[in-house]
Amino acid sequence: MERQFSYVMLKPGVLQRRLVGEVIGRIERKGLCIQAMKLLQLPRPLAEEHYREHRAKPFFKDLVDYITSGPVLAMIVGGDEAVAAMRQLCGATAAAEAQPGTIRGDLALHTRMNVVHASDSPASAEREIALFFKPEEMVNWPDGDGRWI
Ligand code: 3AN
Repeated sequence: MERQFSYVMLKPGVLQRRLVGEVIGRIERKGLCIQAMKLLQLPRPLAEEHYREHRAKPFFKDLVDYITSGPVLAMIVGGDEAVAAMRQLCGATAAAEAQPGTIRGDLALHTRMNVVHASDSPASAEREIALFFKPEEMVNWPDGDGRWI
């Protein structure tokens, strides 16, 4: 098992629908560890940089419009194999394919507004974390032997 970090972002609809506690509750109950968190309204250039791999896609403008339409909650989530664990919790990208029991399966009807972003690989996580957080904004806990989950 490798201790990893994932960049996780709750999208504007989560704040608007007052679902922050619901989504964070699922992340916590899984045993993952919130190591940084901030509420922010994304400036458009930062949103475009975050989603740069989708620049050429037909849904890019709508995606950036949506993610900049209200506050997001940005987090660093850590834990054993945290990248895969977060992706599993989130469920499939397409809302219609996300299984019940997953965050998207239970809470999202539309793919563009699919509730949560979670890094798709450790390399993406590293890039995304650096985009949104300074190193000193991350808290390292629990330390090696202090695990209880
Ligand atoms: P994921 O967020 O599951 O890694 P990506 O990276 O393929 O999925 O897509 C990034 C975001 O773009 C998704 N979270 C979703 O909001 C949006 N998106 C992806 N595919 C579509 C699509 N076909 N139509 C509209 N929005 C999409």
